[in-house]
Amino acid sequence: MVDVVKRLQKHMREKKIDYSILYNFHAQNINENFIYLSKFHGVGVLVVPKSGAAILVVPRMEQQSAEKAFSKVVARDDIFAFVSGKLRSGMRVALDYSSVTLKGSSLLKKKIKAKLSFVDISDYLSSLREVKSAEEIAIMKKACKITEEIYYETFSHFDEFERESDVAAFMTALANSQGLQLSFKPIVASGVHSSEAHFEVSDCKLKKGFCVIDFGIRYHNYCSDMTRTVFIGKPKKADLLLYEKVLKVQLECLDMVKPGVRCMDIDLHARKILGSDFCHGLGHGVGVGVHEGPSVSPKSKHKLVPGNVITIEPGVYLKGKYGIRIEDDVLVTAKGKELLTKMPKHLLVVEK
Ligand SMILES: [Mn+2]
Repeated sequence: MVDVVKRLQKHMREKKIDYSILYNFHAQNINENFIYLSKFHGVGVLVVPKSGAAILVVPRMEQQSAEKAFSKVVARDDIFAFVSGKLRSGMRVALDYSSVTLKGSSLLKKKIKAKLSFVDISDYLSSLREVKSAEEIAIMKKACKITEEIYYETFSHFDEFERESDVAAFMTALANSQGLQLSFKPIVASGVHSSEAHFEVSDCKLKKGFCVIDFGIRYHNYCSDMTRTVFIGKPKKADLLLYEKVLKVQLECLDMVKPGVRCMDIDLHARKILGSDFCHGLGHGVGVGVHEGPSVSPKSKHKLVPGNVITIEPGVYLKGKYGIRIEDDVLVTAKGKELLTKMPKHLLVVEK
């Protein structure tokens, strides 16, 4: 599999771009495209010439961790002096417009003396990220496996939890104990809370009824994103039927996943059955970003290709009552698909 930096350089030569410059100035405020290319999530600037080795320039304190992530690292107190030294007036320089802030761009203009012309590389990088390499796929499989292990462990302790926040804290602790961060703030939405698709978590006692748990981790910079819905108490026949309906749709949508299929057609299949109680897109790409391309929504004309990793997450949300969502991560393969999250989806009922 060709290295992503090499793919970018080929594109740069086609577009007559001399340098691509990506940077991450705040360790907390991560720039996904920078991480994608450098595999480094600290502070630094990645300087990619149209040919030859790319250089990751970092402050001295970041040198060791940068060297573990990237092959060619230069440590400098004044990063910009180094970058500026590479650039000559008249060069075409690509920046990731999706992450350039006004502050960052004025800093660049101040520090770099050469008169440059800038082009945006963000759309191209998004499209690169949509197709995962074998190496990325291996990492994502592991991320999904760890996520499932956390779910199994959590479900086996579920009757011990008193509050929504207990569930979230337990899952977070399991990730953190393995040195892993979460890919987003977990959702533990019980009872009426589950009727809000983007409820996060509260310190309320777990309410009876459906409880939607949406959780993911970040492993070697790659995210997982998985949702299971459990039932607390004794479900009524109507509850079971509604759950079965969502599950059937989810399985049918997963069945549709293969190369050449338009994302919108999978989404529309779910929408046709679930109707207006289904209030969000069916899914999204996942990778270095927990939400990236391709989008799996009613407007997405993207045709799936091998290497896409998407979520399939139909749901129903009955205002003031409850909600149900089931989400798996799935890889598009040459022949069809491979589920990355494989945990069973029959309704788990927790007696309380
Ligand atoms: Mn998701």
